[in-house]
Amino acid sequence: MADFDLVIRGGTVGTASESFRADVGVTDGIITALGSNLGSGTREIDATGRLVLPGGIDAHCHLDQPSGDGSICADGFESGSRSAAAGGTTTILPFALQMKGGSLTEAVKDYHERADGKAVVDYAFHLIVTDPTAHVIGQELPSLIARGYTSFKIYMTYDDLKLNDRQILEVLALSRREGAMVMVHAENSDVISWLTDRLEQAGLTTPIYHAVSRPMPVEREATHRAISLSEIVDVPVLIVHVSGREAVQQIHTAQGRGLRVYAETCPQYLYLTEDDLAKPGFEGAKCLCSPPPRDKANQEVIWSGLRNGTFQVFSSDHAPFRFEDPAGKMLHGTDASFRYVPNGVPGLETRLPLLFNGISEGRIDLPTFVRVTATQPAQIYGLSPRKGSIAIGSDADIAIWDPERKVTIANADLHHAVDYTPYEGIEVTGWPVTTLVRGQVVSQEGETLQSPGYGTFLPCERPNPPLPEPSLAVR
Ligand code: DUC
Ligand code: ZN
Ligand code: ZN
Repeated sequence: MADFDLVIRGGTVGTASESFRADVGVTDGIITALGSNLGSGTREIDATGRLVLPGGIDAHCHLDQPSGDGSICADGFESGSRSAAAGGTTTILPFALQMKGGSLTEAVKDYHERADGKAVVDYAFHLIVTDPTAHVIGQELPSLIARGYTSFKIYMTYDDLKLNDRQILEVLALSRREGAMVMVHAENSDVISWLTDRLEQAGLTTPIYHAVSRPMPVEREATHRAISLSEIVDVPVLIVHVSGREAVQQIHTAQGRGLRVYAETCPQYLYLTEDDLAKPGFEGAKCLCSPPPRDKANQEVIWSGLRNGTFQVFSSDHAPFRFEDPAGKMLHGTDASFRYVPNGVPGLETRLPLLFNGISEGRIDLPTFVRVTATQPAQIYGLSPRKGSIAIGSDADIAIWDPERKVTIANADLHHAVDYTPYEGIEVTGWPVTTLVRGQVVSQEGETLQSPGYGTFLPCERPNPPLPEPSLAVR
């Protein structure tokens, strides 16, 4: 009788703080031993020359998310999770969206129906709160948080999603009382709409003008305001998809003042620039996302923020709209104003290789990679210690990497249902060859080996201690 169900033998294990040669022993889907010359496994994987890393947690992706404008997400839980697994990701956190005027509890029920029996990796849900009525704040959210939906995204822009400052304060105060985590999409809505109107009046409507309608002060101001509101309530906040220097400075300054401000960035802010939106014809729509990609100097600022710990989370913000599709980027045709082009780029499968390439190029080290792609997202969203680490007692969610493999990214090789990748033709060094979820191989050299439904729903813990209302005493 073997000592373990599985032994991954001879690899270099990478954690958030160090790397070391060790075998990994797995029993019942859990890591039960780490060490040299472990006993036998019923199955064995030879990881000689490979890196054995925690499977990635993609803490920001959009799958099968309903929208009000008629656009359709190309990926649901099946193709999305397959693509995630092929790219070394073992847990995904997409969003259950409350429609304005609708029930959040119903949104969660509907989203479970969309996910049930489909995923090949494990998943948790963030909520998107668009209508924080007294009932939502007083009843629905406390009950949902108790059931494991402990993080929610709020928007400062998009007419059908945005909250005003008072509503943001209500959500932040609820988050403090319940120990939840609020993620903020920080862009100034009125500035965007004013600039958009002026650009359209001047006939400037091609995709590049999306970037012109959202210059960096749009993000800087909203980031500053989101941080200020969270400071007033005295509650942690996380700024999602940070694109460049000005927002980074706001976050870095706040962190230096001791505020619990967390930040996320994404591959599009490391590899794309606004020149990509200026490509001829409608081609730029492939890279149209919000906030928009900036320039090379800003890419360097984002790399530096990953190195110095300003960012805790690296996510894809996978927003899967097909290009040649009247339900995708071409919703209103190729001559339509940028205003009507669905926002977002795909990235579930390419997220980790693009960041890993930063190790190969000497921009970041391996512990930083592990921290921002797995360990810290798990901690911040209440999935630790079960997820995000190679440690005894954690789920055996593991990506085995060939650190030397050179791959030229090509959409034809990816597993999502989108008809393009904005990273076509980029060569990266380092690729995940085997992805395991709870000790079972889900993806091997791009082949999916588990059936839809293998992935299970993960209720999240409260990431923060619940606290009483902030003091009203004279300061
Ligand atoms: N921006 C978002 O806020 N969400 C989806 C994609 C995008 O570009
Ligand atoms: Zn957003
Ligand atoms: Zn998003």
